[in-house]
Amino acid sequence: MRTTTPLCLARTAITCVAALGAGALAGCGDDEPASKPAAPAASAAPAAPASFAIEATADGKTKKKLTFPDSVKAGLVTLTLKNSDSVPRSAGIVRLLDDHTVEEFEKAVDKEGAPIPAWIEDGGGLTAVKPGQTGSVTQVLAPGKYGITDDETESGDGEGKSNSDLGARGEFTVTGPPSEAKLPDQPATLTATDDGQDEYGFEFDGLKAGVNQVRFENTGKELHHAIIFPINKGKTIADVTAAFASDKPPKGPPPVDFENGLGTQVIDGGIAQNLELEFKAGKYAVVCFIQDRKGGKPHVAQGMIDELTIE
Ligand SMILES: [Cu+2]
Repeated sequence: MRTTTPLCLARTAITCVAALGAGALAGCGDDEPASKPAAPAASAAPAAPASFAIEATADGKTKKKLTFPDSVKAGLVTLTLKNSDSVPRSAGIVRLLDDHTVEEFEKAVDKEGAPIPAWIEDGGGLTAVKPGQTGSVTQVLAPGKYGITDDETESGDGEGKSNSDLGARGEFTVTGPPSEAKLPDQPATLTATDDGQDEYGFEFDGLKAGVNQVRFENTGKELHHAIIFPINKGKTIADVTAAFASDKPPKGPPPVDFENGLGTQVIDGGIAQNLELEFKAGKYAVVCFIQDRKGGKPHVAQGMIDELTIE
């Protein structure tokens, strides 16, 4: 979903956001024979994550690429994104059921507020990484076909062609069998919640100034991400809520600092990922711009916005 949110969110916000979808976690594994042969003998130490290295490159301003392996084994995987471009680059991932393609995915999520098809699942991956830097996230990947996309735009505001439109997208396979691996606990948590009806929110624990090792989890039924903006001096969370709820372009200075926003990719209910988030002390607004799977307003318009104070 390219977004037209009045406040023009930082790229991270909306773009990557868009997408994921839905529902049918149930489908997975139902018909699998329960037995799996060569499981490694039980061992006390958790297995080290497999690595999945992605590199973002560019050929001029109009040809963008993501390079990554064709496949990785199901289980705990650390995805790294090395940004060899001169602009911020991202790598969101999504599991595609029924052999749908990454192009179909992009098309499905391009329209703001549209329903999110049930063949779009799981999600995750990386939000924008600065030029010359490498970011990483760790998550448990289920077997299947995945799409990978870079939804950053040159302008940074979600308008215009994305890097994905310019070629930075592709597909890879996570090979079976399903893994029993668990995502390791982290010192800090950020949780997106919903009750499947009309209650949405965030919970945070242990986040502090500096670099945080964070477990981001979606315990709800809908798709969520967490986009985090510093609240500007003299503004309150009420100002931010009002601005995001309005359909009109804002008057005067924005209540949040879009330039210094940070956040996560979109993940499905029941999915989690470990990532690093770096904060300065201060007040932040934590927001979700994703809509329900049935379509409709972004969750922020239904109250999915919370104030986070970092000390
Ligand atoms: Cu949400």
